[in-house]
Amino acid sequence: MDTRDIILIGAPVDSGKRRRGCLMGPDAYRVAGLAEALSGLGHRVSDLGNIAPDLSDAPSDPKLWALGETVGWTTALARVAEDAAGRGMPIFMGGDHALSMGSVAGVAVHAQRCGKPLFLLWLDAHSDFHSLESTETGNLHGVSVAYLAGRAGFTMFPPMTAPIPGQNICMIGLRSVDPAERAALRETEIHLADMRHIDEYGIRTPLADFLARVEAANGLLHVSLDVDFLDPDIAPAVGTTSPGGATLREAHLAMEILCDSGLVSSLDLVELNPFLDERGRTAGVMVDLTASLLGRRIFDRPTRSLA
Ligand code: 6HN
Ligand code: MN
Ligand code: MN
Ligand code: MN
Repeated sequence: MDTRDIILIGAPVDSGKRRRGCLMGPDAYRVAGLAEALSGLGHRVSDLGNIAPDLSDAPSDPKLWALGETVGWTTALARVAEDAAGRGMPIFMGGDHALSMGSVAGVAVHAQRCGKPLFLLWLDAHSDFHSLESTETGNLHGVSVAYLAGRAGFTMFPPMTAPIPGQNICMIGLRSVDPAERAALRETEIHLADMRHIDEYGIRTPLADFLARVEAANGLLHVSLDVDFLDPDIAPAVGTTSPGGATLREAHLAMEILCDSGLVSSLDLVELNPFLDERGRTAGVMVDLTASLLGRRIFDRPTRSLA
């Protein structure tokens, strides 16, 4: 694969839910050697350090946990994302999944400037499709896709200037979707591949279908990788574990297929809670997956047929 300019952005967002710890994510990725793994593959890697939320306008709402802080992160991250997307491939080291409201909003503005449609691949056990009214927990990491798709009611957030059409969004790995999310998703054209779909067809099929659409539209592709996409047996360091997730090989295959497509233009690594990790193994798995997405291979061409 081509050498890329990779821009690491630390986004220690911890406001998207009550359980704390994701703020340590960016440093865990640094300690686990993310930059070194990517530069070792020949990429030019820079690390912007950690950014901070813009708290100049911090609304609050008794039903929504830490709304002001999350709005502040959305504003700050959108700004940084738009700029970084113009200079290379941003990788957002989270931070919980509320960070994607900022990262993807900023990338979407960049895409609009380039005159290209933005596509969003959401790799997650959850659909994160609650509205501010339907959320049962008040945890804003559960509303990110709704905001990005332009669902109504996000008036306290920065306006989503370039909402992503449902046909341009694909969710893979689903196994924990709340009733209100399921009802709302039914009204959209979002592509949904739950774990049963992966069991029956493998992970290649839904991914290849979606990538063909991105390619045909000459689009940009943002990948948002939630740690809980993975089975908790291989990735325990996440607050919202859900059994029955992607295996290590399914996840690597997805990354390898994404790499081969050459279409990925930005990436979020979200929901890592290093406080819950076992000797850094989840951070290590996430670094290895990112390396697969950016060209690491066992062999550089298909292995010879054994037939
Ligand atoms: N995530 N649906 C649950 C809620 O609280 O609304 C879980 C959200 C999980 C969020 O995956 O980033
Ligand atoms: Mn998520
Ligand atoms: Mn999740
Ligand atoms: Mn819920």
